[in-house]
Amino acid sequence: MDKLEKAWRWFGDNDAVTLDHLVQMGIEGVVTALHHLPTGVMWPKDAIIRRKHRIEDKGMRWTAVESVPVSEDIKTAGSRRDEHIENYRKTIQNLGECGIDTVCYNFMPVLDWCRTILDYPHVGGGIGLCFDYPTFVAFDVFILKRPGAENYYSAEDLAEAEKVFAAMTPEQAETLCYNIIVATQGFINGAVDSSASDYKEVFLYYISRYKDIDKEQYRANLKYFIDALIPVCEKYGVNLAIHPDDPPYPILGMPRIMGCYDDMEWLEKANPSFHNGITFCTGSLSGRPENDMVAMASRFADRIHFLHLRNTRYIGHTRSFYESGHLYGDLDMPAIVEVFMREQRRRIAVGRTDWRMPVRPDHGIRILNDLDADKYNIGYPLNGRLRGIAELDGLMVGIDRMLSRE
Ligand code: DNO
Repeated sequence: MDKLEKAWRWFGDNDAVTLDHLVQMGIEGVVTALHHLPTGVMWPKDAIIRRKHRIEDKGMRWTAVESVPVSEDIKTAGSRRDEHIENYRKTIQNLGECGIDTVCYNFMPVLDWCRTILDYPHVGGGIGLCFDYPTFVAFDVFILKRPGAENYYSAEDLAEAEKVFAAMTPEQAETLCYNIIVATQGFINGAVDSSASDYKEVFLYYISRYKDIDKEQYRANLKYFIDALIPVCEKYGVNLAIHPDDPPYPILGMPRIMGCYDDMEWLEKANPSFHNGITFCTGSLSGRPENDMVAMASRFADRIHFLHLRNTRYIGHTRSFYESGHLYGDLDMPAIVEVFMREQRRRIAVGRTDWRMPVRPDHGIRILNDLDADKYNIGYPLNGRLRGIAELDGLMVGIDRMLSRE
């Protein structure tokens, strides 16, 4: 039976979900990173090998690195850019020599993913993540008070945001700020971690470094990075997989680079090597309802090396949504999975070696005893993701049966 490889994001020894749990859940591929290493350094081979052996000792494989983080100096063409790129190149070489062939990264300025509500209620008592646009505007304009932020939004959005802000207590405003800047970022090597006590100032400083970088310049910075990496990727057999922006449009007055069809087309033209690939994250891309996910998946399938699947439901404002689990929601998940299962068959038929196409259930709704403790990283509960991978697995079995009858 041909199925996409069932993968799971594992945060290493600090993760309350263990490798043994993964085995029980039928996970085949582990997605992990050397999270203890700071951004910008080279990953030594011995540390990579140790991590790899631990995974293989349990009968699984290290199927993708998520992520080798990209430093702010690389993104902004700062003074240490070339030094950090050199370390990145060596890291790719080391990973390739250890047989790890897929590296996910993102090129989002300062913030990685962004959510405004971490306890959005679901039917029956589960809770999940939500991005509410007016709340985000309130954060930017009235709480963070980013210089010039008020000129960035329409009068309607500002009026909505003012209402949201007026209804917040000072504690709620502070929590919102902390969640956006620190709580959802620290565990994935974001720019601002919990050791920064003046985290708002640090955050504003990082944002200010983008004041002269427009989208064109930002694309040039990404191309500079990719062009330096691709020769190493080709030599050592490593596929790069850029993660889309989440949400997939500019925020906080900074450029965003990977949010729609045109951005992916630009990426392909910027460096046509198929090692210059994509992580197809349905949840991120769905933040723009106009994105035609099936069309994007079909058009770029050839260079999609890694899949993050999760569903979304739109609410109120055209930029607001909540994470609705994996199968059910406003995205046509069966159609999207079918595209990738056909692509997998195509790869096998043409003799490509990278036909596994690891898929991980991205985020999850907190259900059952996920709710009892805060031991899981935000967005990464055990039961909610287990439900997700089980649903996706069932979907894959069904699609495989359907395709094999054609
Ligand atoms: C959020 C994740 C992202 C993703 C990075 C990849 O939960 O999907 O943090 O790992 O953007 O570099």
